[in-house]
Amino acid sequence: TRSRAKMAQDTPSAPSAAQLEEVKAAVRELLHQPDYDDGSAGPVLVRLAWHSAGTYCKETDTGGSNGAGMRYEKEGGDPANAGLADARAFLESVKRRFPWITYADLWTLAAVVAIREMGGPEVAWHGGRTDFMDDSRVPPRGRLPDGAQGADHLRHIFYRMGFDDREIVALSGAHNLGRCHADRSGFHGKWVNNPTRFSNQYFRLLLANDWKRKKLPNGVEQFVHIDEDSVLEDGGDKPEELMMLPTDMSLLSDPAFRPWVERYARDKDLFFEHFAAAFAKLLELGIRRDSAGRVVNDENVEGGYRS
Ligand code: ZEM
Repeated sequence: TRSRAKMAQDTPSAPSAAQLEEVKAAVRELLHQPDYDDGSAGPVLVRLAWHSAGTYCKETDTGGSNGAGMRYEKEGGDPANAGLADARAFLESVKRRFPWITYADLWTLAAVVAIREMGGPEVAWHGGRTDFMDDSRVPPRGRLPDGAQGADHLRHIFYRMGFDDREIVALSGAHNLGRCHADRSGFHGKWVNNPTRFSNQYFRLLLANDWKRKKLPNGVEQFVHIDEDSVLEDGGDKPEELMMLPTDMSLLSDPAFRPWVERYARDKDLFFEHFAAAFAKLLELGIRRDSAGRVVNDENVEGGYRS
């Protein structure tokens, strides 16, 4: 085993605030993607961070954003992660410019930058994740939620990470962003009209609209509402159909979830505050820090920062 002195010598020091600002600026610059989805890489970057962290299990202390396991087939090839190669590809140019940042830090930081740029809250973020991964650390598949299910499933998945009912509803508000792609998840469409603007619109539409079950040509069932007030981007006059997943609908029907949907629909500031806290907690799952905030890794793990 290597001596502590040797370890300290090999371990790079933490990036300065100015270095981190450079990375954040580089992420901001790549968010605008006129040819991608709704014109922004933001939503898929948020999903990348969520899926990198959302494998955490507090019982076994496995999974989580540390290690950036999605770079490898075993985790990256999980059907639940379909489409996230796009998000990782967007960030490759940033990684090339700033090789000192780990993928695990970059993926989580990029989501925080994207949320803020899209008009969302400032989410607390701390660096120091490593890219160390071995087979024993790759979380098993099946740890991410399945949109076709209901409230029991959401509790099973999110309680495993250490979240409560209020946090489940707050985190679900991320579905204000982005869309479903039939070739990724089987579901199709977006939750709100402006899916690159972070707001509490998702909760307001959940409550206000008349959602109807619809079976897609691929056999997948989701809920839809025709938004008569919207105009298609291509200039057509056909009203656009918005969607909800069965799990989204369970937030309405579950007696413990619903009061939070109602509060977040009324109070955007409260939603922002609770979302920011829950998302920050998500990004820290499985990361151990010392009293100075430095990441503490197992002995055999390479990397991390010194002070
Ligand atoms: Zn999502 N999510 N998610 N989610 N999600 C999708 C898309 C996005 C669930 C789910 O099944 C799906 C959280 C929670 C849950 C985002 C963020 C967060 C899609 C569509 C599905 C099917 C994927 C596709 O086809 O591209 C379920 C069941 C969840 C349980 C509550 C949490 C928590 C999130 C972050 C805090 C985002 C931003 C997207 C949009 C991605 C994109 O590419 O536009």
